[in-house]
Amino acid sequence: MRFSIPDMMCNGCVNSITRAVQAIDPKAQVAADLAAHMVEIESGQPAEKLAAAISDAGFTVASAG
Ligand SMILES: [Cu+2]
Repeated sequence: MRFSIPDMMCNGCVNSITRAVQAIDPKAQVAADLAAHMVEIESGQPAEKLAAAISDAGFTVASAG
């Protein structure tokens, strides 16, 4: 699943997002492309649940799926 997160600006953001995702799926694989403000997540959890966790961590999810 790919998520567009425009306010993901640095590795600190990536770490926060990774922690938020792994809080709901400890086995999730998170790969961030900082320049593109995109995150690729491998997880069995539904995209909307992952997007909710990311926005609860304080980030804007511009698109998910
Ligand atoms: Cu940051």
